[in-house]
Amino acid sequence: MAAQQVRDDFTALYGRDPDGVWAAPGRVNLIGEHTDYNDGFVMPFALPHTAVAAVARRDGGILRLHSADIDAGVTELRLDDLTPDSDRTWTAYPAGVVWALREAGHPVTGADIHLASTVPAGAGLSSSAALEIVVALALNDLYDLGLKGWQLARLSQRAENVYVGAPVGIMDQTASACCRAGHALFLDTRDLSQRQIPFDLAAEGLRLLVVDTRVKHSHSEGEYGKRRAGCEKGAALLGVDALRDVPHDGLDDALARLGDEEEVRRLVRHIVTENHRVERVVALLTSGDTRAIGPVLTEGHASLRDDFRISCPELDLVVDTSLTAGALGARMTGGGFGGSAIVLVEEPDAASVTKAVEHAFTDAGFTPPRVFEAVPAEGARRLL
Ligand code: GAF
Repeated sequence: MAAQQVRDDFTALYGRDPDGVWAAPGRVNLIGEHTDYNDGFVMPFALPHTAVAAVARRDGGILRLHSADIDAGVTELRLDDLTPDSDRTWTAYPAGVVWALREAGHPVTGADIHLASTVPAGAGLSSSAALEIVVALALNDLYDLGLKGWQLARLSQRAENVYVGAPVGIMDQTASACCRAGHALFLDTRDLSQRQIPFDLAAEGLRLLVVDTRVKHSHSEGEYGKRRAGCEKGAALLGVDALRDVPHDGLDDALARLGDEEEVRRLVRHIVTENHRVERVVALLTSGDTRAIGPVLTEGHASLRDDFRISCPELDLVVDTSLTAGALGARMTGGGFGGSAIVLVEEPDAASVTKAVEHAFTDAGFTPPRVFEAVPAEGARRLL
C-alpha cells in the first residue's frame, strides 16, 4: 500500500493531515515454532507485506480508528473506557496497544488512526502483530516515548495477551519490530537477545515460496492455549522454569521421567528438538551451507504434525507434494491449524513446484492456494 495513498485517505477521512505514516511487516518463521512461549529460540524474517498507518496525535482522551480493509466506518473510543477482553473485532488490536501503553504509564492522550494492510489476514503471517507494531511505533514517535523495538514488541504482546485475549508468545511482534532486510532474526525469547543472520537466498540460486493454504486459523481459539498449557505442565513435571531448560542431549532422560504422560511427552519432544533445529539452522547458515537447512525444515514439519499435532491436510499436502516435486525442504509456518507453509527450492524448480502444489490442491478438491516468493524485508519504520 503506497504511503501517500494512506496519507491522502487519512486527510479525506478526518479532514486534517496526519502527523506521519508508518509501516510494520508481517513475517514468515523460518524455524522455531511454538518455542517462543517456552523461553526458546525462533528465527523469523519480515515479509514485504506491511500494515501501514497514517496517524495524528490528539488530546482529550479520544481514539479514532479506521481501516481501509474492513467495511465499517470510523470507530471512536474513549481511552478511559478501554477494557481488556471487551472487543471481539479488529479494533481490539490497535486499541489494545493504546491500552498497554497507558497501562505502562506512557502519557498517550489520543490519536486518529487510518490503517491499510497488505498482510494476508488469517494466513499465519502475523497480520495482527503488524497492526499492533505499526500503531505502537507511530505512538512511540508522536509521543516521544523513546521505546526500543523489543519494548514495543513486549507492549504489543501484552495488548494481545490481555486486551485481545490471545495467549501468544513474543515472536511475531519482535519480528515485525526488529527484522532487517536480507536477514533472518535469530531471537532468544528468554532475554530477547538478537542476532541478524544474513539470509540472501537469491544470491545462492535459491527461492523460498510461501504457500497460503487459505485455511483460516485463529489464536484465540482453544488449541493454541491447550498446547501452551501442556508445555507448562511438562516444565512443571520436569522441575524446570521452561522447556528451554531441557537440553537436547538430556531429552531421552526427560521423556523417561515423564512416564505415561503421553501427550506431554510429545509436546516436550517437539519443543526440545525444535530448539535444537533452530541452532542447527543458524550454524548451517553461518557456515554458508544454506541448502542443508532444507531437511531440517522438513524434520520440523514432521515434529509439528506428529508430536505437536497442529498441522492439517492442506499443510501436509503442500509439504509432501513439494518434496516429491524436488523441493529441498518444506514445513508449515506460524501457529498452525491452517495458514501457510514455506518451501525451499532451487530457483529453476520454483515454477514446477508451484504448479505441482496447485494441481495437488485441485485434485484434492481444496480451495486454490496463494503462492508467492518471500524475500526478507525491512522491519517496522517511518515512511513519511
Ligand atoms: C503464533 C504466535 F503468535 C507466536 O507467538 C508463536 O507462538 C507462533 O504462533 C508459533 O511459533 O504466530
